[in-house]
Amino acid sequence: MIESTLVLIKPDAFAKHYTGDIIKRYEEAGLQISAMKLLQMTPQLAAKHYAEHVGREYYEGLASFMTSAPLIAMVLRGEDAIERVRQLDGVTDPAKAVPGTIRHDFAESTRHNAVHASDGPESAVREIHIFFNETEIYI
Ligand code: FUP
Repeated sequence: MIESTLVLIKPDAFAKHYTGDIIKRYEEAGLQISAMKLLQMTPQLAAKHYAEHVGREYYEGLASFMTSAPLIAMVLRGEDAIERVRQLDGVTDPAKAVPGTIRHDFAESTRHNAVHASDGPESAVREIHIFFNETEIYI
């Protein structure tokens, strides 16, 4: 099924100039960029995006990292995009990520883990509309 998913290139990876290398992985896998922008998250945006994590012991650290510097937000589209992007990204903790995945190759810790990707169809729709309005998405 053709799907769209939200990807963030987080402040750590953006600051280290990994953006081009990361986008190349997605494009080489056949995924299409349907929307993209550079922005710095506000605390309000972080709380909306990470609503299910608000209140957890790691949330303050997560929010302070995600709001600390600019990041890239994009919508990727393609066959089974949601699952395929998560496979390309690797698991949350880069120390456990398979070699060749984005997190293994570009991330340094569970917090500074280079990328975010939606984890299912409902979160994809919800997250895409936090960052983009309909006129900013090209399919
Ligand atoms: P993922 O789906 O791989 O992005 O991971 P989760 O939804 O489980 O977690 C969201 C973000 O919270 C992660 F990117 C990093 C952060 N996190 C921590 O900092 N510590 C934790 O113990 C769990 C998650």
